[in-house]
Amino acid sequence: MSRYAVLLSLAVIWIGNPGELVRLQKGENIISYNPAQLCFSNRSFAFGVATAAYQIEGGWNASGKSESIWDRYTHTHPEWVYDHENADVATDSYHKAKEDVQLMRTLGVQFYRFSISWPRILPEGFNNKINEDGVRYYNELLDELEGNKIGALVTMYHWDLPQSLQDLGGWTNPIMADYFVDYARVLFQTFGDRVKTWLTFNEPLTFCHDGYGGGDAPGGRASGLEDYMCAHNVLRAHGMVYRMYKEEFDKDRQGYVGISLDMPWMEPASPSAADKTAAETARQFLFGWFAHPIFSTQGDYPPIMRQRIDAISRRQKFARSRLPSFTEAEIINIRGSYDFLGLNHYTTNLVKPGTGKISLKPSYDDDMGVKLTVNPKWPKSNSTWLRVVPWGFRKTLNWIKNTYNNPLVVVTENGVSLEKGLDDAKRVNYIDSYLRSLHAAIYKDGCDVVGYTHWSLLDNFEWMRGFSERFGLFEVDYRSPDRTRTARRSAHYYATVAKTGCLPDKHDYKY
Ligand code: GBE
Repeated sequence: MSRYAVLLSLAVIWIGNPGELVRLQKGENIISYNPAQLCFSNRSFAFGVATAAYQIEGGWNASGKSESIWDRYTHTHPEWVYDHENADVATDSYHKAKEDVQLMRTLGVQFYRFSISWPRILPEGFNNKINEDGVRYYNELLDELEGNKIGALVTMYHWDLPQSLQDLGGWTNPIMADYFVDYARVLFQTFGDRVKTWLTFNEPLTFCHDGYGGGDAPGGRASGLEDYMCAHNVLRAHGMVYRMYKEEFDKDRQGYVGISLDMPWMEPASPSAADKTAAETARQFLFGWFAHPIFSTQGDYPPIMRQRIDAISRRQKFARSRLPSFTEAEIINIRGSYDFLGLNHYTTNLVKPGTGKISLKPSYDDDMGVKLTVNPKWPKSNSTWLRVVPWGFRKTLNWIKNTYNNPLVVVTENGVSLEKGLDDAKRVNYIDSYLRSLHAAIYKDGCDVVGYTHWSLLDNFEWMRGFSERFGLFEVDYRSPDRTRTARRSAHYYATVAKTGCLPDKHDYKY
């Protein structure tokens, strides 16, 4: 048995109600590492499961809820979704919150990451009208969680913008930051007594790049322009909400605000200098775009983005850079606006330089200038973008540690899509191998990770892929009016991990 002593600074983070639920502490004074039995130390590490409002709730127009951009999108263009489905009912969690909490009880998880639907709480988008039924729904969910001693990690925005705000330009309109602050204040006022751990946004890379720069809702399809505007306003909004929370709600420093950013590991396609540089450029464009303004000591966009986008904009004869500029005050406001980093990690890509060809039509891909591939030997999932590459998880966490001075990290998503079926040995192996990689990152490398959230509790509406991709520990029968949930093999495996804090002997779970 070998032992590693890791010294880290002290700060405390809670998921759930202080005093009752799991207490997460930044750093352990001494961490012992025993390769024979991989445990996540002393129960100060928490295991959870995640979902998002649009993907599970249904009740799309129930009791005062208004239309979101995903309602509009799936209703007007069903053909743009792979199986022409929508989430009008989804897993019907609007009616089945209690049942969902019971599933979590059987898993023995310490917290639930869910998101709040903005148009369910504020049907006009603005805070001049609060929908009481929306408040009731989340109050009941929170009560149910509390009664079962499950903490809440709440995402304010998991992509379902009120359509009324999209009609004003959505995230490309700078005023949206102010309206988001109004919305966040309502959430803090209404739920802040019970929710102490918040995420402002889920994956701005995805909803800005794919939603405003591409064909996901709202379908901006203006890459290299709208995606940069969206990101700019989202970063401003995040900084403003963080400061507002600290000033107005968190006098006793009991609450924590972070953001969930997604990062596939970017591995150089070869050891060549060119490939290494391309991989780092990709990391900065994909992750640094949002992380550098918030988590770096300098703040602002990553220098490589500024240089490349300014230069390419000039070549395309734009009067100004397509990458907007922050004011000095905004840079300061956004820099350091976090208590922890939420990391969504699933997979890895290989990176080499792109062709260098720049078309006249702006695009984020040209601006980044790299080519992403995969190793065909990496095991496939049921999603084209997701290959199983557990070592990429450890590399991602180490890169974050080294680039941003070892921030406190909660893994807010990790998981895999597979075919329908209860005997999901591949998912068991995915979770087990990724958790081993995570364990090494924490206990061998000293990465400051205090929680792991599996995506997802149950099968749900997988955005552009409809119901065709299944990420759940529980299988959902979409043909039954009850949307019956059934535990998969992976649910039993994950329950063992969540209840003991240790990875069971691998042989128990090899099929
Ligand atoms: C997360 O994103 C989301 O937060 C969550 O809502 C979702 O359910 C979960 O992933 C599972 O997908 O043409 O197929 O290559 C790929 C993970 C689009 C990061 C998929 C967008 C992965 C970013 C398009 N990607 N996503 S394509």
